[in-house]
Amino acid sequence: MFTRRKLFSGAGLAVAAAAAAKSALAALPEIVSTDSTAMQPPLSPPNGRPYHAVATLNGWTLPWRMRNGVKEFHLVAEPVIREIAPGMKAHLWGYNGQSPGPTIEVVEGDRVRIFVTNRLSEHTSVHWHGQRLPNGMDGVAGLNQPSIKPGQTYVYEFVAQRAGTFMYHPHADETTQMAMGMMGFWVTHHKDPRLMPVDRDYVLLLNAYDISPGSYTPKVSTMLDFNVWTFNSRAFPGTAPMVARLGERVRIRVGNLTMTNHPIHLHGHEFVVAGTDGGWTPPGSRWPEVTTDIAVGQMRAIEFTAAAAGDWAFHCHKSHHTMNGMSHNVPNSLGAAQDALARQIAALVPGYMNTGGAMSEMHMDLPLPANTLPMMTGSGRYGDIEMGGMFTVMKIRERLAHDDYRDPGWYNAPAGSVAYLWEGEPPAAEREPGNSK
Ligand SMILES: [Cu+2]
Repeated sequence: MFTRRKLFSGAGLAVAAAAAAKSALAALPEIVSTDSTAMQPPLSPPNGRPYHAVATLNGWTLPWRMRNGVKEFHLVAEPVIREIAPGMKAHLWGYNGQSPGPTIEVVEGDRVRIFVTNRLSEHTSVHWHGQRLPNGMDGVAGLNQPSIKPGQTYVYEFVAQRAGTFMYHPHADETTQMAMGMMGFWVTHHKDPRLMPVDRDYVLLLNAYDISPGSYTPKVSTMLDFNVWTFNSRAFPGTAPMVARLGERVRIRVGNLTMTNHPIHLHGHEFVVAGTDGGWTPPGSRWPEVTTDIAVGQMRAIEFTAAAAGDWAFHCHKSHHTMNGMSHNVPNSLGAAQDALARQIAALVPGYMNTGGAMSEMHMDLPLPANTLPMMTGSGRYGDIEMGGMFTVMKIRERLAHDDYRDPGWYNAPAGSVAYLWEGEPPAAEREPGNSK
């Protein structure tokens, strides 16, 4: 649901255009805002040069108004409430109603003007990460401009010179403001839409929070020990699936604004890193991968052909990043009868959660603190998925309209193509002579 001077909804652009027209006499572009965590369909450009729009995972693209050939956007830095996944909401700072803020999409060569209004309780600024721009537009408070004080609106204006994948985030009290969720995606499309075409173009930010079980607001002085690992401030099973039709060319652009690296892994397919922070990679420089590490502050655009129908996991390969809020420093208790022990400890330590084995049994019957996600959760066609955090599913289907981004449900695997239970006698193990074990 889009809130405040609300725009969008099902009818989307028509409403947005009408509201923008109404405000055309005002100095500032209309503020478009949402409190939705649903993935909005790609926003086809209503004016300017054509391009194939991106889909922001659990997010949306910011509409603009065209004024004398300049694309004008209005970002509002403000406190927001983000549902991390059903059962947990976080009190964050973001832009235009959500964290991350809306994706900004422009075309190479566009002149862009961005109004930034500060509704926070402290100063801020916006840095346009990776862009070629005049030094005074780079957004480092104190270095390139005065900080934007609460209540003030600043204007940034530059030409989007290079096609590629970018991010935006504050460069003022940065540790606090990024720990609170202030960040967004930026895509500059090629002037020639025939260059590097894809059928689906997904974007997501890697972000992380330190939110104690039972609380709502992130700690802002945490350096490394975060416990909520997210794609666009959503943790599995709150993450939207990415969908594609069999044979489509798919691009996934990932930016990392956490404080550690993330080896991002796709199942069942090889991809190439077609874009980095600095732009598109020359085709001759690409090699096939199934995992690519994305360092702090980096952006990567991976591309592949959706070659096999199915529900393919897409996740960070650090296994503690596919978990939700967790306890640490717990000894290995595999093989121990944990239920009774865990109950006794939980009676003494409110919020105690065991990270040992048998998680699916543990999380079923231990009460969780309020506003806390189970550590390993989600269920699929065949049972518990036991994942959280930076995890979602790439859903590839034989029949799907090219503009359909809705969740198609779980994959119906053809009969005889699923791992199955062996019900006969287990085959005898063959041993080397003399090896009795
Ligand atoms: Cu990770």
